[in-house]
Amino acid sequence: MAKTALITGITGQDGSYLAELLLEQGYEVHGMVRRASTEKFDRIEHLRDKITLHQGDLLDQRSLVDTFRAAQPDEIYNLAAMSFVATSWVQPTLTAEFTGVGVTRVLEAMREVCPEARFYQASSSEMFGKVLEVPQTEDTPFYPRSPYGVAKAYGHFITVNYRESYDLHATSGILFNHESPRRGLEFVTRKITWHAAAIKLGQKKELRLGNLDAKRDWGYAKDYVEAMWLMLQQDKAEDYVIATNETHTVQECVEIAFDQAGLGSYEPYVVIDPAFVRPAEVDLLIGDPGKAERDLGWKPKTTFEELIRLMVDADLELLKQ
Ligand code: NDP
Ligand code: GDR
Repeated sequence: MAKTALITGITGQDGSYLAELLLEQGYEVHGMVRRASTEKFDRIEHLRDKITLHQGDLLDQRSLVDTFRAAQPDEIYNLAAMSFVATSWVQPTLTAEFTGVGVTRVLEAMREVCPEARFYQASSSEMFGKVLEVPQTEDTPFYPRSPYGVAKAYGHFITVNYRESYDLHATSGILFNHESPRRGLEFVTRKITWHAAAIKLGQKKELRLGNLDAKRDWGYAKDYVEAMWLMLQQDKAEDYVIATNETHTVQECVEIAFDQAGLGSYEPYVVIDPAFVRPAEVDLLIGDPGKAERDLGWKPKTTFEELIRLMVDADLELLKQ
């Protein structure tokens, strides 16, 4: 019989790729969406007749329980969160509610309705924050550097705690940055690829950025949702780092994007703007996905350079329309 999956955050970058993957695997796919004055489901528009959507919000326990009752999931992927690090300084309490305590609400709904289901929590390399060890593994201590990172650390530990307290099949995937043409425009890679394309097409004149020296371990979102699914296919729930084991600076990203757009040097176009510099920065992330490779047989398939080039091509296509 087909398995049923429920995705919170199905309208986001990862939610849309994961829904595609699960549909390909023959799953019945349900998603939780929150109400807005205008419906914006661009990333899942092409899937609308294949999935079932339920209205709910991480802040509202009743809506979570009702969503779980209606979906009766075998697998729950908790991807919903306030996911933009910079905004977490502007809305720290809301970030804690959505990204932190929201995880407890989802776990409580699962305990009440479907304790036998398998649960995936979207944890983040932002929990590592300050560099204590390189490369970062499942055993590296956390020292988050933003209200977002702190909230994710709560979400991670409550997942571990519910696994240990109630014997739930609850897994935390510690995913490093992953990008795609569906990435939100405020995140640095997509901001860069979109602006490179817009400048090439004469639609923009400059690109304003903050810290060009920050180093991230960037992978392709399509590769990373496979790892989420693989984690829930294991008999025993454990936590896994998902990363490429390579790090690159924001500046390298700019250089590749401007080259792909056929603009040559980025220097005439890039303006350093203090408005995009964060109150506290995560200087260097590089993850060791060795455990995922050993236990899940997972490896990234797309290199950083391929990723940035494919994002520029997608933005050129988009902006030409
Ligand atoms: P997005 O920002 O693209 O998507 C976030 C999703 O969460 C959207 O569907 C959004 O809905 C939903 N959401 C936000 N707040 C609520 C709420 N209160 N109730 C219900 N739904 C809500 O994020 P990504 O797809 O990039 O990331 C998915 C998850 O993985 C997030 O938890 C993120 O923090 C985490 N993560 C992401 C990484 C990355 O590099 N992409 C790396 C590590 C972790 P709406 O469309 O209505 O805004
Ligand atoms: P991050 O991603 O904070 O790592 O969180 P983001 O793309 O926002 O920033 C990456 C790095 O780029 C630097 N930077 C800028 N960032 C943005 N957004 N805009 C700029 O203009 C700019 N200039 C320089 C930042 O300072 C930072 O060092 C992402 C999110 O998806 C989280 O949800 C997820 O958990 C982590 O990745 C892993």
